[in-house]
Amino acid sequence: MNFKKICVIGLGYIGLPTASTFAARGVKVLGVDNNPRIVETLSKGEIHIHEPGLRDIVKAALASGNFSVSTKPEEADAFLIAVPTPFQENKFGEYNGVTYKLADMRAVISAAESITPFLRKGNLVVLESTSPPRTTMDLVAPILARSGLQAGRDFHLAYSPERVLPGQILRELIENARVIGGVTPESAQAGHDLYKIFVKGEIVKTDATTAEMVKLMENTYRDVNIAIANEFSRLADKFGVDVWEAISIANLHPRVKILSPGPGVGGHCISVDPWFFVETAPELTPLIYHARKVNDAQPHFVVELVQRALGSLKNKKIAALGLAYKPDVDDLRESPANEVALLLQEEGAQVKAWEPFKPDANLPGIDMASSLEDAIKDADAIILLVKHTEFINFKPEEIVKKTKARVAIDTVNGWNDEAWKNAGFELFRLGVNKSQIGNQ
Ligand code: SAJ
Repeated sequence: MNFKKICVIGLGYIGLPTASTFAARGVKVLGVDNNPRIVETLSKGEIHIHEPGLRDIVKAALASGNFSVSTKPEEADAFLIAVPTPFQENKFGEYNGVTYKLADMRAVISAAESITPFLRKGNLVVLESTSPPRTTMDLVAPILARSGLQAGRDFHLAYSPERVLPGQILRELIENARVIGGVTPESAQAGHDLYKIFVKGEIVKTDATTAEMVKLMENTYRDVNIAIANEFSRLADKFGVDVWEAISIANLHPRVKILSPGPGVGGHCISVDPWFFVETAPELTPLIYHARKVNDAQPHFVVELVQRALGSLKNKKIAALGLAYKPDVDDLRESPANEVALLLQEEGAQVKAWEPFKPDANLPGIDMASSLEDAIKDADAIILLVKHTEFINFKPEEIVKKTKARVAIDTVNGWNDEAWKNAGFELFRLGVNKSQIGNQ
């Protein structure tokens, strides 16, 4: 198939990089977002999200005339849907006493509805949003059928998940392998032809439901593996073992690769996607469900560690370093660090948070510091919640001059015991219970 013009619905973390990458390859791209503020920001050449290199490629795409933005779709050769699929806020599912979260598919529904009037014979529609299994067949195809055209017969329909890592989106978009699941083999081939325009990684063709399941399997696999690492951190704490040492030794085994424990699992993917399996098959997913529960409970384990370090938290001043959901990104969605800060406050602590990637973040109930110095100056303890490179590079002998705190708490294995001890701090580390160590 030949693609002269494509329409990308949803200009967020995935839609915007995808749209501008296509435009950079000479395809005419109309980027569509139903939020007029986003469209206005982009038309001024500004961008509303932080991702290395994105500003430049968007600017170049707009300047080339290949990329334009609007709140409404137009006729095109292909339509890509890259809209969010978060949880429903107030509705939960229940199975055998187990409560689970439900996907909010409203954005996918309205994106498909917005395309329907512009759909023509021979077009290709691709859903990229992470979705519960069978969404392409059972939700999207029937909506598009309201055009009078049938998926697989009159137009091509496929599911192709994004698999890029925030912070490296532009590179991974091009280099990663891509899966295209068509509602027919011809639809998969049409999707292949489209992404071939910029994808250098392998493009694998399959059916739509397999592609949906592959996406959820990848993130669920990671979630379950992080859950076992987090559970190991609790066991190590109980048995007086340094979990980080134990993991590094276990990982010398050629078939073992234990991930890192931490304050929990955040972001809009790994902490969300496993629920799409639970929602659609609660009777088949006890492991996936419990892994989610383990990871969601990890912030409570961090609070216990802080209590061990400080005793009662009432009126204790705590400097929380990092609020992002993972290192070196500005994304605060579903962040376990945020959860830890709120839980510490529930215990009576006064938390001041410093997030260098988003210093002016406005999070309910969180007191943001204006600088590192402001956060740590009067603190009783400093807690490291995100492994940002600049935090890891701290020189404790410099930090000690800027703070009253003599207690440091490391939830991500970012700081060196000796260095912090030599500078005059007592260092507490997640997964290491000093009172138990040597007590074996
Ligand atoms: N985390 C740990 N321990 C680890 C690794 C991660 O606690 O050993 C935590 C992180 O701190 C973070 C969370 O898990 O809070 C998720 O971080 P991540 O780097 O594992 O993943 P994401 O959410 O940024 O991106 C994932 C990726 N999926 C996989 O690696 C299977 C990415 O390739 C997907 O494109 C993305 O989800 C997505 O959009 O679905």
